[in-house]
Amino acid sequence: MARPHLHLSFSTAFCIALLILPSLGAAVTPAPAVTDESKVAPYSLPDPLIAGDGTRIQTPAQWRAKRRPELLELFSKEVYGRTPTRKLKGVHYEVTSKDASALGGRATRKEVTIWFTKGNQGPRMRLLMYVPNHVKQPPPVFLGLNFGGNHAVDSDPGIAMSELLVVFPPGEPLPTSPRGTDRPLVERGGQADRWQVAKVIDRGYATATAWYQDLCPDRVGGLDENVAPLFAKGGTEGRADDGWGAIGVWAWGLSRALDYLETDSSVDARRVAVHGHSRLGKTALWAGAQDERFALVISNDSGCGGAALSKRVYGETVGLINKAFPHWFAKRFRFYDDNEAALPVDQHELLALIAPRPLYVASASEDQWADPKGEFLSAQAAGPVYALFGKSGVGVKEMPPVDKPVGGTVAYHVRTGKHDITAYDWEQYLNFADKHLRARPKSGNP
Ligand code: GTR
Repeated sequence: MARPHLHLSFSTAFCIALLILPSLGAAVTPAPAVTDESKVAPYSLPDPLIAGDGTRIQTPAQWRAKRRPELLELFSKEVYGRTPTRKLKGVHYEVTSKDASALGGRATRKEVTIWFTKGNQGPRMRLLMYVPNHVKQPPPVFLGLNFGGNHAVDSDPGIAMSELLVVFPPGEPLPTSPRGTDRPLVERGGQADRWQVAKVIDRGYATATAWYQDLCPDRVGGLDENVAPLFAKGGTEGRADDGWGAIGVWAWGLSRALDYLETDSSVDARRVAVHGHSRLGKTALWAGAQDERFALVISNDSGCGGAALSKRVYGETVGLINKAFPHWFAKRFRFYDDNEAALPVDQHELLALIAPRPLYVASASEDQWADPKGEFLSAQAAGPVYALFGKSGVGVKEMPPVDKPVGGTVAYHVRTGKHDITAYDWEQYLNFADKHLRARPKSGNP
């Protein structure tokens, strides 16, 4: 039988290509960011309490059994990619330093390497911890990944410098691409303002952190390196459409850090607040959504793909973020470039996955790229799920003025200033943790 002769006009072929290309993640130019509130197009949000089959979720049990797994599946498949569930066999911990007289005697500093494979050649993450000396019971912990290397979070000269170690799958040739795109390492103590280690310690909390690039270097080739190839090869472009992106790998790393904390009797692993700023705020939310062992979740200026609504299309968009960072999300997320209305979920449902655990969402007034209003509306729209558990949401109808924190189990503030995490932000997080995790402050220290 003769093959049917397919004849397409150029314009038909062009239209078909336009339909197909976005789903393949082809490089189209995304629409520029809207940063004028009057230009925000109308949009509608999915109701987190209506299941895929149309039934209304009315009890916490229904949420847990039906809707929560459904939403986790949608975020895994469509947004971040699937987190592998296979347990790595060779995981082991090596305490590389311990000093009980750190920070002028206020804290015990500990450095622990979490090796993900047998021996000490494979991928690893180096955890830096400070545990307050004045607290008798194992304290709650703030756990977050850092941007600049462990040595950047405090000027303490005892912290080992983080250098970039790239581990490729055994037997594979080294890539020929230039290695010049790594975020430059920050000097010792260069991001101390963002960590406020002494303040956290004095308030009776431990702090734990690791450099995010230990897990997955933050560049297109990063998915070929360190942790991701332990599970699947393919890298950024060759992975499955729902294969995890770098945010997924980083979030996985936070759970592995928590695995370690569970073995460390100097802290209380049942009271771990997972936190992060910006891309690491997106990461903290995804980690907190998936892993219910995290007792409290904090998103600082996480923006697009974090706390901000995608369908509002303000500031950074799905198209813009996928273009700039093709390795962060699942390839499948590119289908929604300039096409946010088609998303079956929105980010308020990511926040809802944290319910009923305490959640703090924070924005900065000059950080329009991250869409402070979209972050507020998202936190507000997670409220009905918290209400299902008898917990309070942001508790206000309108976005609060700058520097006026609001909320109950879901808290929110917009701080004056730029995209950053500051002493003001930390003050709010510590107050929030005091309320929900009940730390024991050092006497004389409020
Ligand atoms: C920006 C990106 C944001 C945010 C930020 C950061 O370039 O567009 O989504 O994640 O980086 O992580 O610093």
